[in-house]
Amino acid sequence: MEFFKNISKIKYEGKDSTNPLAFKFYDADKVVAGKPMREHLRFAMSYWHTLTGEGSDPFGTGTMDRPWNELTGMEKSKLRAEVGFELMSKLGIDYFCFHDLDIAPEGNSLKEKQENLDEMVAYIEELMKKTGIKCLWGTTNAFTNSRFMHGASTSPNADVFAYAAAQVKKAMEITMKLGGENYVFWGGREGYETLLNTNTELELDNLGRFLQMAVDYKAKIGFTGQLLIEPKPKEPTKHQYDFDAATVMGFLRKYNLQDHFKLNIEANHATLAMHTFEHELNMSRINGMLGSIDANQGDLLLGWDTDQFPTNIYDATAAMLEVLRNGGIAPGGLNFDSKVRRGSFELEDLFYAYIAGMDTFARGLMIADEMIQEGFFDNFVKERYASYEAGIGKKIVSGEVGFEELEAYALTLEEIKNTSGRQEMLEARFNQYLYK
Ligand code: XLS
Ligand code: NI
Ligand code: NI
Repeated sequence: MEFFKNISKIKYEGKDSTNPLAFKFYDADKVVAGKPMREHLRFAMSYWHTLTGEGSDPFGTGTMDRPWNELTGMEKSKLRAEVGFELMSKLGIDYFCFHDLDIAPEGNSLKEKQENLDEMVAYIEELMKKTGIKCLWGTTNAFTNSRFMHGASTSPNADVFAYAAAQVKKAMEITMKLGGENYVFWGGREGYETLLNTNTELELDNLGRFLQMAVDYKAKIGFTGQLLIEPKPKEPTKHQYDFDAATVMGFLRKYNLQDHFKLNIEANHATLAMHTFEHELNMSRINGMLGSIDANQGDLLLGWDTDQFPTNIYDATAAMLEVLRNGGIAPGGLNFDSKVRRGSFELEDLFYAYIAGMDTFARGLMIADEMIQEGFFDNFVKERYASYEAGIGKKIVSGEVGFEELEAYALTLEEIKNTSGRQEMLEARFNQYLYK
């Protein structure tokens, strides 16, 4: 059955096209920086925002007009899957990402949940075979059900810890079954509200134990996907433990987990942590920890995760500079952890949203590639640090000198000359690339 009857496969028509149902920049097979755009970008659909989100907010119930609205149970899950795969096929999206709870109903017991999952996994496998669409990553939802009110692996209740472990075990198994290339841990409710009722030391140790168990189980079943942690500073808890990239890397090192995980950086989480998206990508990259991206956009006037489709080309360019400098993002990709606005309730709005997001990152990729090719910024930065390539700077970098040698050297200095950082000149140059 076809659901988007009036929409055929979205084609690339170029930047002057006025057809809202065409790509202006995303030309999947066009080669940029040595490989096709689709291989650089590895776009993925977020199952939750696209298929299970209903558009509710704290002031009102769902608004989304969806063909499964009247259905329940497995029937609903199957229809969602059908629609999702048609959407991805027509958009030319090669991957999807999912939580266990997105694809199958929870049921009345853990056992029933697992059975529902098995049935849906078989169903989705068929759709994957038919369309050639692959799984970028899977994860578990250990935050919606009220049993997780105090967290999952950081809950004060050991039974909840055990239940969460059972969920992750199963989610990892089905991700492997679906050929998932990564498995994500997003903190959910792993955090706290007040120190008056919280043993942060035990909670963090337990989080470390939980992740070690995941590493062990991964080895046991022979899952070869990359494990990822997705930082977020707040929401739903006031203090989320996985605050930002730097915090997560420190945590991983403390629990000796650094070789088993990389980071899944989300644009909107970066800005909630008062960082830019590119800052978080950069911190991950220079530590060899850049794993994947949740490509969305926040509203800087609002203090919560709005998960909007990305339309800001400036930010996308800055992000793609990091991705290119990382030598690519695979086996990760760009998952649109983004949802259409509550008022964009019609099915076809999903197409406009994904086209906008995909074009934004395609354009960002092209501009970033041009910047790297031309080398203007790279040369500027190289020049700025030239003092470390010879003389005393070279000795500092190679570890040949300590405080005593440096003091002796400093005493010989008559004058210290600095050069301008030229920020405004560089920002103007950045704009020139965008205007081309
Ligand atoms: C929520 C997170 C979530 C993860 C997957 O803020 O972004 O959507 O990406 O659990
Ligand atoms: Ni996310
Ligand atoms: Ni988010």
